[in-house]
Amino acid sequence: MELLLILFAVLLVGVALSKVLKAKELIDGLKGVDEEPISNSEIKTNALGLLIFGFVFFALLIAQIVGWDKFLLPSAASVHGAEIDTLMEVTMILILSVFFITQGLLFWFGFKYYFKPGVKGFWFPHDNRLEMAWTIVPATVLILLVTYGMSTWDNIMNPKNEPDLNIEFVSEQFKWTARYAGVDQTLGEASFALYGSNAVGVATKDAMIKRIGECQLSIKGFVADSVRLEKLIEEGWNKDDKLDDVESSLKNYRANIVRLNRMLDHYAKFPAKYDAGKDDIVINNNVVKIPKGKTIKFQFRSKDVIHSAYFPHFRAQINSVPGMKTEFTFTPKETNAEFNEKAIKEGKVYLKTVRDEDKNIISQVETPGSTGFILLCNKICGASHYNMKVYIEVVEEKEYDKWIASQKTFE
Ligand SMILES: [Cu+2]
Repeated sequence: MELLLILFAVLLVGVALSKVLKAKELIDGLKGVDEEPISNSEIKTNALGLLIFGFVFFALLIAQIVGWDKFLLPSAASVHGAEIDTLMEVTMILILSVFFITQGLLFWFGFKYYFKPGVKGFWFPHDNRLEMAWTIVPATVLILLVTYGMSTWDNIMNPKNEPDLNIEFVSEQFKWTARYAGVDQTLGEASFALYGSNAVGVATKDAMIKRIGECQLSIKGFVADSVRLEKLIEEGWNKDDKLDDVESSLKNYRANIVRLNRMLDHYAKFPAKYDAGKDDIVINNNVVKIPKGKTIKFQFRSKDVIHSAYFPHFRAQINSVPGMKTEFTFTPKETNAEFNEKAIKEGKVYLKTVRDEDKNIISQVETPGSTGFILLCNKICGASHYNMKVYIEVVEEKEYDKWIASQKTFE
């Protein structure tokens, strides 16, 4: 609020100044005073000012790049992440060199070629060789860069080896629910028709039968509601909208039962696909563990809108889209403790929030190391989007085995 007021005040001062200058111009006009032509020394001062501005601008930019590097992410914590880091470095070196050369020349030429009396500008309308050069060189560089980027993407998205582990994350406003594939390492079928008490809609036979029961119970309730509402409407109450809602819910629940029965028919033909879900482990918690050094295939589904699964430390990101499955495979190569140590070695810091007893933020302290691994939503998906986080603990295989064995399977 304070900042807004200050900005507003600055704006008003600017408007006032421009009005004063305008008034002076008008008065000069009335007095018959001619506007003074710009003198040579003014032109020189302006040119020098531009050069100084250029220097200060570059100095600040370099100071920011060097000074704030400590806030950037530490080097990747996944095997493929190193490739992304290299791609990023190559791209940044290329674009920054072009930026410094072209912008440096822009400021320098502005100074070197300022107007001097008696010196004529060189008329240089067109040169085919020059046109060719500045078309072909950037095009070639871009083609090489894009090809390099696409081949890196291809390597990452098409891993040659089968994954050791299959994990699913289901997104919804505003949380992630994880499902581990269990002993068989196969994620069982899942469907939105089973959402309810079944958080990610795992479609085992029992779950389908249970869901049909739940739907029938809901339908009973809605039928009773609609009878009651119709009676009220007959008595002259304005309940038409309510009745429409109830009828549309009835339609949905009936359609869901048809859907579930169709799935049961399908189950009779391909039971294995559905039975695979029996040993799946659903983890409704914002902390999950994964083992170090294992290749993990992550699958994503969404219950409502488009979310984006972003694992910044592992250099992985993919959208989580309603009605389809997306996936990303990576291999974590460091435990949380190892990653933190590496971050300290690389001179990275993070801002640690200090709060008082009432949880008010007092300050943020620069602390060496890293916050640790997270999965977060990287698509603005609604009011509590910022809350969609899962803390990921990368642990040694033994610890992971112990942890996963202590979790309940779906059945
Ligand atoms: Cu979001």
